[in-house]
Amino acid sequence: MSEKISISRSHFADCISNDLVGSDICIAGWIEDVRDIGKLGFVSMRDFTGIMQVIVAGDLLGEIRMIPRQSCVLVEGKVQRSKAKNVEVEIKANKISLLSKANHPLPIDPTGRVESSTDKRIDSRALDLRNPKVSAIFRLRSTALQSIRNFLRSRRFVEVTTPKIIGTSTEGGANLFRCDYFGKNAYLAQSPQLYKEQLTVGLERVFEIGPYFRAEKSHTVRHLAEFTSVDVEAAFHDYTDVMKIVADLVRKVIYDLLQQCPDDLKLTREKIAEPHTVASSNPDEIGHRMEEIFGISDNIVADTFALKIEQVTYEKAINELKGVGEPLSFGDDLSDTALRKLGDLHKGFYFITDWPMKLKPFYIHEKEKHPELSCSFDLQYGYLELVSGGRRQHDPEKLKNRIVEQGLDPGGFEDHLKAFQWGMPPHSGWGLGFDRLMMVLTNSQNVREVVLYPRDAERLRP
Ligand code: AMO
Repeated sequence: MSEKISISRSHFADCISNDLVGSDICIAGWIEDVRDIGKLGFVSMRDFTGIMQVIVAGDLLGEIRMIPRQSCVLVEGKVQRSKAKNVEVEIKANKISLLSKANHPLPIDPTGRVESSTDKRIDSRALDLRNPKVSAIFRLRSTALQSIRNFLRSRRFVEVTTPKIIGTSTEGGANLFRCDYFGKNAYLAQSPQLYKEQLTVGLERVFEIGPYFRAEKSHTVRHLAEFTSVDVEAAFHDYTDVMKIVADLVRKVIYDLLQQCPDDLKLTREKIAEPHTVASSNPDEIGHRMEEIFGISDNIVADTFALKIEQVTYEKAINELKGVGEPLSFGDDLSDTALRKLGDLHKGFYFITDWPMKLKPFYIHEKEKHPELSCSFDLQYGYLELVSGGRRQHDPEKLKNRIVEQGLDPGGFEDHLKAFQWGMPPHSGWGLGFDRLMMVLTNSQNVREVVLYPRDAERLRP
């Protein structure tokens, strides 16, 4: 009968320190590198917390030579002080168990020594995540989600879950995915817009973090067919109130990432296709890093600083763009080129407010004194639109008229309009493109870098 191989470890890489010198431990992970100097082998072994140096000698050296790199192994051994300059302690192996062999040639090199295109890396995403610079992005993503949830709950928002298979378009437009729903037409939700507004009737402040679907034909670095959005809706709030909420939320997320994952943030500033270097952390540098990384020059006092975000009205933006040669007039939407020019004029985060009503969806409220303008805003980071939001029309008659004006069928909005007869409070909200926020936070130029398995017009797998 063959010997039963243990699959559980005693220590993670980031728990192995001087205190353990002389102890017998068991580690698990993947072989990244083997430096063979004849009588000794220096093995770099990685787990999800970091890298370990394993020393192999005698018969084990023959065994390790037979194991292909990136194979999954379990090593038992004794912790000892290391003579190497950049390694404090190492593990002198006395048993190596091969748990799962990596078949070569591998489709990509997860160490980053050999560069691969984003597309190729996504084709082998599970393996790509062994590159610490890639996995850092997804650890940061997880922390950012947690931070957003904590922040919104601290402001008494209730997390909700609304349907993703729906009967009517929420945002209008042609970019709806249609599907067959037991013989009827159904659509994949473009946003939770109608539900989140209805829910203010009973819950007042709601938020949802979920996947939304848009049949985006344009192939850009910021559009996906499936994206994650953070949606907020709050009763008795004007659009300026929810702008403040989003500014506070972005500030909180940046602060939490700098405090909780400074090393991962630092890794995202390095090129993915470069051998991994160990990042150093010093939490006292948080203020300095805010400035360095995000171009934010606020003075940070513990966790209480306010992130002041510049506000530019749509009208001012149009005038600025005319000044730099963009042939625009009032009422025109801002093209990609225009947004890139505007991003050159306003670095970092800024709001564009008070858009013309004609550019906004039916549910947006007009400004009382200037009904051609809307109570609306976008939050930008340079050229990139991160958030769009506004005050909503809560008068059922006016809302119905807007639906008709925009060429939509009010019959399709019956359920929605019904809720407006039950004491609908004035309310405002926004939708934040979470993937785009992650692009900014991780210094990624393509949204596909921050989404594990992106979906676009060309990609439906893996
Ligand atoms: P909007 O359509 O502007 O507004 O979407 C909100 C935010 O979602 C992100 N986003 C996308 N991200 C990646 N790929 C896409 N195809 C994509 N489409 C949108 C953007 C955008 O700013 N219901 C309103 C929000 C509201 O008013 O509450 C809405 O959906 O970052």
